Amino acid sequence: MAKVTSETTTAYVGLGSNLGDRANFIDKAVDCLNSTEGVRVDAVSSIIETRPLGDGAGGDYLNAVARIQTVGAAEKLHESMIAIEDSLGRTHNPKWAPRTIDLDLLLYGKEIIQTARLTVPHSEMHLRHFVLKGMCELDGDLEHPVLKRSMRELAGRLNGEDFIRNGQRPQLVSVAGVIGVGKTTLAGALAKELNCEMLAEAYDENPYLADVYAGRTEFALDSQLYFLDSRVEQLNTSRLEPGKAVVTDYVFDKEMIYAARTLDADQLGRYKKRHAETASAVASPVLVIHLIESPQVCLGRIRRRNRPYEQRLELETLESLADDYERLFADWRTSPVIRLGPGEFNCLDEAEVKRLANEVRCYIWNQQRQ
Ligand code: A4P
Ligand code: MG
Repeated sequence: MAKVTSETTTAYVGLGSNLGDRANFIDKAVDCLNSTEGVRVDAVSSIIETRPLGDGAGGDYLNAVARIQTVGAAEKLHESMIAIEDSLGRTHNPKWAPRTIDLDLLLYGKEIIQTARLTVPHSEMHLRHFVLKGMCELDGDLEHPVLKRSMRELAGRLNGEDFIRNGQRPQLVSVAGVIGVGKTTLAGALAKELNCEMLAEAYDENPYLADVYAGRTEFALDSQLYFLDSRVEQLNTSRLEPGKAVVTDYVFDKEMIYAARTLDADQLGRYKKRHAETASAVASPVLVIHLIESPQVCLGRIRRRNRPYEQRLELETLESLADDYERLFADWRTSPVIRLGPGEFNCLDEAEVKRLANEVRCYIWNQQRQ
């Protein structure tokens, strides 16, 4: 172990190997780190096996995270890491080629570094379960210096998945939640802050909705198909621009929630058929924001905004809708989900919206940190 003298910084290094004797390369890299001048490894997470990200080449990875104490600048540590990669036979071309060892500097104290050679915190760490799992084992309460959220909270957003940012996809951010929770207000404020388009659901253009709310079930299928068609058109991948941010005040998948609640078995069968024919053209979100308020608060807002057909809505309906949303996101693997719990967020507070927009930028393509 190398001697660590003056004041130390706690840093975290991600280790990955998908070539050769993978476990041995991880062990060797930890040993090399520990014998680097000015570096002491003080904890290593367990090693997990993971599929290569995206359609990355090669076999499965072994991944782990090491916590180190180090003196000197982050750049110096990064140089030592590259030297260790070289000594263990790492080749650098092409990008994401199978590698004996890959060392990523995840965090360096609380520092935020953005140079040509180094981005710290690592720009993708919050999108990778295999990184956050290791971070949580070592220090789950540690705050990400840019996102200002704990590792545990960031891990919870991924639901065990690894994500990559992909500029070929529309950067669709969908705000989800029950009626009256404030989706449209939040989506509008976010779009303004991100300087992008907001697509709002055209609830008042649905000619069947008032009848359905009034209990005329014979219009339920028409109403659901109307919504389905309008959303398929609005979110069509051929309409949305690759790489460009856009915010919606609904998540497409809620269609199935509402259909299951309002249609009888025969109607639902016909609805599902149309859904299956059309839904593949819909862009899936790169990020969902699940906004949650108590059903009482939502009902109060519904009463105040006084849309005539909504006034029959009852508390129990909002409660069971909230449960449906919880179930939807408990199994969600499409994108990270930022969950804003009751009382945690005020979309009329500009500072809170700015803070959330900064978080959103970390999850979408080509948006600079601010
Ligand atoms: N660079 C900038 N910031 C950093 C940083 N914080 N740490 C620069 C390390 N390097 C940083 O790195 C490419 C460039 O990033 C360098 O010029 C460096 O100065 P690299 O290690 O030479 O190349 P790379 O690893 O192929 O690219 P990159 O972008 O670092 O990719 P990642 O993030 O390392 O991802 N799938 C699974 N399951 N597990 C993995 O560990 N890893 C990768 C590579 C792909 N798929 C994976 C895994
Ligand atoms: Mg790397």
